[in-house]
Amino acid sequence: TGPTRIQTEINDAIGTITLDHPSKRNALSEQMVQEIIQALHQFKAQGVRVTVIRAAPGARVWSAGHDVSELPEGGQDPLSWQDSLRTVIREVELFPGPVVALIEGGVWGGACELVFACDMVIATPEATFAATPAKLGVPYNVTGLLTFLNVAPPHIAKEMLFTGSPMSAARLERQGVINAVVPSEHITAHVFDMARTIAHNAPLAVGVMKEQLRILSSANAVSANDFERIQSLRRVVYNSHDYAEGIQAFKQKRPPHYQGD
Ligand code: KGJ
Repeated sequence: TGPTRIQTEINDAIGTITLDHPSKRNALSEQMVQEIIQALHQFKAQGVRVTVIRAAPGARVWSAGHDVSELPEGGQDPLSWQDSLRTVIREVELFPGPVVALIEGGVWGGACELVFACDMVIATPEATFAATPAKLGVPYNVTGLLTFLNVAPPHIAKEMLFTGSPMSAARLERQGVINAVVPSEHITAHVFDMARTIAHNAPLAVGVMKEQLRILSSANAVSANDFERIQSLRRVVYNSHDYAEGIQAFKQKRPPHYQGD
């Protein structure tokens, strides 16, 4: 049986992954993530030089982010090493060629990080990007925050993370966070032109630059002591009443009541 949450296609060494589970607004469930990872592995085996990740043309939601029904309700790190979001982001970062995000619609939470972890981002003028851990009470993890800091100026990263509000493609383009804003009728041609340019270049050189840039951009030294302090602070958050409240409120489709403990 083939994938059911995504569609894949390879043309001229360019692989396309189309997120296609509109009934759940392309939430990044374990199953969706496993299908994306399998597609990336298959692309690599078949010599794909550039991967494009998109939603179905005209989608109103690119992805609703982490599947909240799969987040633990408390007492457990929601974004541990094995978490599905963390796993798919590592696979995108380690894919041997550029991964380009083609964005139509709203990008939410973990999907916003996934998109920012892609090598280039092209969006339509209607696209919006929201970083939502503060809405749910989730203690975001260290590499996740680094994804934001590596693409956004600190004030923009902080505004996104502290407000959780959707930010427009136009504003993010002005800040250099995304590469271009292109109307929906031209975005596919724009992205595939860029992909073809890259695919005609020397793949080993491109892939090795990507790997070097990945290593350099995560070359922040954090001491063992500081890392353990961060983990203990995060543990306080995911053990809190507010974290359980945030997840339960989402599942019950009601606004959360946060008390700071
Ligand atoms: N997880 C699980 N199920 C979801 C999610 C999600 N993130 N988003 C939507 N769904 C489900 C809803 O529960 C509905 O299921 C269905 O998709 C359609 O959603 O009731 P069901 O039909 O069984 P809905 O809300 O009716 O669709 P729209 O009215 O079109 O609204 C689309 C929105 C994307 C605006 C809305 O669904 C929404 O606000 N979703 C949550 C977006 C969000 O806050 N995502 C961040 C999740 N958090 C993170 O990723 C992380 C890691 N974090 O730290 O915060």
